[in-house]
Amino acid sequence: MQELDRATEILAGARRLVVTTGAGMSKESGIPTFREGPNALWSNYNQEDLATPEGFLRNPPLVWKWYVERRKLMAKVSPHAGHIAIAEMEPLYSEFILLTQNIDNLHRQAGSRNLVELHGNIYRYKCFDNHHPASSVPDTHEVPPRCVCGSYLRPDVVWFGEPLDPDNLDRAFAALESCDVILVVGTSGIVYPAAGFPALAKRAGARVVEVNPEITAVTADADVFIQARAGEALPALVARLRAHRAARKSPG
Ligand code: BV8
Repeated sequence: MQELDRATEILAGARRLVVTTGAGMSKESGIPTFREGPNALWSNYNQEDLATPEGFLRNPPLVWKWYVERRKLMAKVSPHAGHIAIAEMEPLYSEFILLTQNIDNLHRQAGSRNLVELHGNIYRYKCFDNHHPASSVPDTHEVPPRCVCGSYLRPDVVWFGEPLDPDNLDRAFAALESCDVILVVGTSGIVYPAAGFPALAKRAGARVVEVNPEITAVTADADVFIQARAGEALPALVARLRAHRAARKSPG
């Protein structure tokens, strides 16, 4: 595929790489995305009811149970070859950061280290009123359970209308301003501020490589669009990059 070759050339010539991923990155691990097909996560409810503070306050048990179900599903699945390929890319670059919108912990499980979980992590909890962190869920019949301060516990994720962690955003924007390439995988490019990252990096002079089976809101900004699944394209890319590095080390 010539796009793979062009992407390899761009990625092999880079020193500073940003990778950003969305829900499509985890689809081949068995986690449904938000907007696709009958079992998409939002299909039975809309995101306003489930992933907003107002939705939680309207029906705390519903939202708490939705996350319990998602956590159960996520706990059963593993990272796929695409997650592992991104972890294998990390040591090939003098500057590498992974900015994920996903809350499923699969990149960390795959070995990614320099990782920013923009929208939090479903395995962490905090209380609604004071954001007190809770390392585990108290053994109680009350749903949702409560923090020691009395406030309801909630997943430590960023809901719509909530700000992202400012330190995470600072790290992301610093990387986007200085990277040579941004590799965008498995996101529809709808949810901000993450949706704005490729255009921001491009404006700062970076090349944009996108991996997605579908055309998205990002594709217009892509220098190379690899129309493929993450689990297919990423292992092929990292194999080419390693071959490229090896050839450079011991030129013929
Ligand atoms: C904020 C955690 C400010 C919870 C999530 C109007 C215009 C612009 C912005 C806004 C607006 N109105 C409101 C906003 C802001 C809003 C927003 O962007 N809304 C959208 C809907 C327009 N953003 C926010 O509210 C953010 N906060 O702006 O705060 C602020 C500042 C100060 C004070 C107060 C507030 C917070 C956003 C975070 C929301 N939380 N998740 C949870 O998960 O339960 S969002 C959640 O949905 C995900 O984290 C992710 O970000 C998003 C889903 O998007 P994708 O990951 O792209 O997934 P999607 O299903 O859409 O697409 C999947 C893709 O995968 C597809 O392209 C598909 O083709 C592809 N795919 C499929 N299979 C594969 C594949 N790709 C590769 N391989 C495959 N095999």
